[in-house]
Amino acid sequence: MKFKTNTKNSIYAFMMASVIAATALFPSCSKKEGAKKDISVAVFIPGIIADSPTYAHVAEGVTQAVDNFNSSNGDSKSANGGRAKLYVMEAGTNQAEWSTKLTALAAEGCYDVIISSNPSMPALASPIAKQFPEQKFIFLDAALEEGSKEEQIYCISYNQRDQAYVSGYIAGLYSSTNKVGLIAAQEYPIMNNILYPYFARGAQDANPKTESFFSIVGNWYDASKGAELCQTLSDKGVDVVLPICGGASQGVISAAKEKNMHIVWFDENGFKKAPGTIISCCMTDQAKAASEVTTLFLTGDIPWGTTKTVGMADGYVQYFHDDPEYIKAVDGKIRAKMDILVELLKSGALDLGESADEVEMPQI
Ligand code: RBF
Repeated sequence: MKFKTNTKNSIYAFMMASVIAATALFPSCSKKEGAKKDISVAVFIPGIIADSPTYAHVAEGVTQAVDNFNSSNGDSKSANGGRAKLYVMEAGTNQAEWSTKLTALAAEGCYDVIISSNPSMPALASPIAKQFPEQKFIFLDAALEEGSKEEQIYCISYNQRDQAYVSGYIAGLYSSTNKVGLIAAQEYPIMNNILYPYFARGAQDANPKTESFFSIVGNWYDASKGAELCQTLSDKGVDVVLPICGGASQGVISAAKEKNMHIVWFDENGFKKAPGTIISCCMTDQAKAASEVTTLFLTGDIPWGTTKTVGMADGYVQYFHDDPEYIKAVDGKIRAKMDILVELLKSGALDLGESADEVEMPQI
């Protein structure tokens, strides 16, 4: 089976149009002596934007903040009276090249900040920051290690426990075979220590008979492999899957439709990708976080060297409880239970703690 990744999603089109507009306005980042100082922002996508909602939303949020800054604030808000320039680059799916590409970007010396997203970025950037002490970095969906002294880096970290547990819970409630699965692009600490354990725990808390399976694609783009893994899970009796595998999720969707399985979707409202097959959607509001942090950089003070953690309680992790496709796909009894769970998380009454083994979910 061969699949093509879909590069024509609307966020991508909107974002690229804005990026082209912004970069066309500011074709070079050279700074003229005596001119008003422009602020240059680079977005470094560690991968590709297509089929990676988390990346599309970062680029979208930063683009929006830069556009807003330039159009509504104009010269007045910037301390130096300059404007903001934006450059977005996709580093591609070969992770071995990311460090060289990030180094090259920092070495240009013309970006006041480099914004990126994924949990591997702080470690990747740490030696580069030392090499270029003037270079600042903002990483979303990432955290600095406790006690680290990375004064050039600021991170925003999502409470991924919320997103993973809620997705597992609905999967557990919905499964009629009592078997659910997570198809991951690759193993990484957040995947192994948070996303899968909390998904599995959520599924088990929803229905103690639920068994969870874990499969690995090996990259973030191979849709044929995604389909193959989904079919194998179906053969084992799994009827609800969570794909966290970028472009490979296109294959998961195709196979799930073919095998009459269902999908719980992550990182965005994706119901339209497969109405009836995708039964729930959770997301981290990267666009909002990226826009806010860019505006803060452009107009205020970033608390460098720190990590801000956000989650369901502050609206940065959302569960789409009122989407018509959700209401169509999931019966009222299950939706009522999900409403209670989401309320418990939002209010802070349910704290998912540090380890999936320690969650104390009340009977609902
Ligand atoms: N998420 C994507 O959607 N697309 C990617 O290409 C992608 N690449 C990643 C590469 C690495 C090394 C790591 C650690 C994470 C990557 N993520 C990617 C995962 C993303 O940061 C996040 O964990 C998931 O999207 C779940 O919210």
